[in-house]
Amino acid sequence: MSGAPRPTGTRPEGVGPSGLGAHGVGAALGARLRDGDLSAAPAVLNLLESTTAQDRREAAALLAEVSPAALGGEAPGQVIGVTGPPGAGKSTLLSALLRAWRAEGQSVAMLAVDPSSRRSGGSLLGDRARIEFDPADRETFIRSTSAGERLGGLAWATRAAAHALAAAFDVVVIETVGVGQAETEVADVADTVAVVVQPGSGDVLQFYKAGIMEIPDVLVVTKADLGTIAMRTRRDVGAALRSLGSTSTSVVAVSSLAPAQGIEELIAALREHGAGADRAERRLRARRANALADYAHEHGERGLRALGGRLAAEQLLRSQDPQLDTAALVAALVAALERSAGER
Ligand SMILES: Nc1nc2c(ncn2[C@@H]2O[C@H](COP(=O)(O)OP(=O)(O)OP(=O)(O)O)[C@@H](O)[C@H]2O)c(=O)[nH]1
Ligand SMILES: [Mg+2]
Repeated sequence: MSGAPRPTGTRPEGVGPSGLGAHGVGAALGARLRDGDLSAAPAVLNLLESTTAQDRREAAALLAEVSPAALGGEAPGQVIGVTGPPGAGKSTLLSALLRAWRAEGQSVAMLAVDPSSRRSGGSLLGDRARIEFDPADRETFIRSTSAGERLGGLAWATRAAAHALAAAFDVVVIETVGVGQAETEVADVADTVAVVVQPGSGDVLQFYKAGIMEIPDVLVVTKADLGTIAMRTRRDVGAALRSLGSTSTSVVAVSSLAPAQGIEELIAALREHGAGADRAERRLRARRANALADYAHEHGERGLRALGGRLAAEQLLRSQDPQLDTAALVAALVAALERSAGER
């Protein structure tokens, strides 16, 4: 190392692919996930959510164990982001999807991002359904995680957990509330983004038309049991997407209440998108974007300037081994920062 004073920041020393926790609890948990041990999931989440310096080191060791380098390729599970306005029917839909996936024998982890820390009043939360699941089912893991404190970002723990769990679970779902920003956030983590709207929410289309929002991979119109209005919304959404030149988005109408409708079609659309060839490319882009965001969060504009600016930092990330995980990429940026401090 350069011997330069350690740059200020909250990331503890020693975090990296060969972090101090290499033989500790973090590495052991990572190895269990790598071996497909689903029962490791609760302890994995507990560790990733902890903010003590010691646990952060262990978390880095855990993540290194499930990095593409350690797995010999990308994690096999499909990470699906499900986002949409409050009350659109996301949680009820996820209950129905969970039943269908489990009937197929797929193991499923769901991370529901609890928006309460971002909302006041609570009135919007009045009509919320929880994701229904069988607590005795060992191949289902459900966890509420808190909303990110980083402005415009999912919590670090949620992103890290999604990546880690994809090493062991067939399907990993992240549920977030919102439209627009929420979708962009989840796109940095998920292989497949599904936006959920309820009948009559044509307003969502304005976001696409204005180019504010990226067009999702799958668009779901819920509450199809409401009949005509749901079918009309499905038709309008489909027409609007086509008029914007999108041919790749599947539009699916579902009812999540018994008797459920459209769930099989939705599962097929999600699976078809997940089987697309660009998953590795998308994950690599996401790791780099997340590394840059984490670095900028901890070291600020000054930290970016010390690397020669954002573009130079991006270049540096692109020059790294594509199999490194996010923490290792952050470590590479920090090492460059230390070198630059040493030169001054
Ligand atoms: N008729 C009908 N109602 C539904 C359907 N799906 C959900 N609902 C109802 O819509 C309301 C909101 O459903 P949730 O699943 O909690 O919606 P959500 O998008 O998860 O809401 P938040 O988590 O608060 O953002 C509840 O009262 C559900 O019972 C459906 O397919 N048909
Ligand atoms: Mg919900």
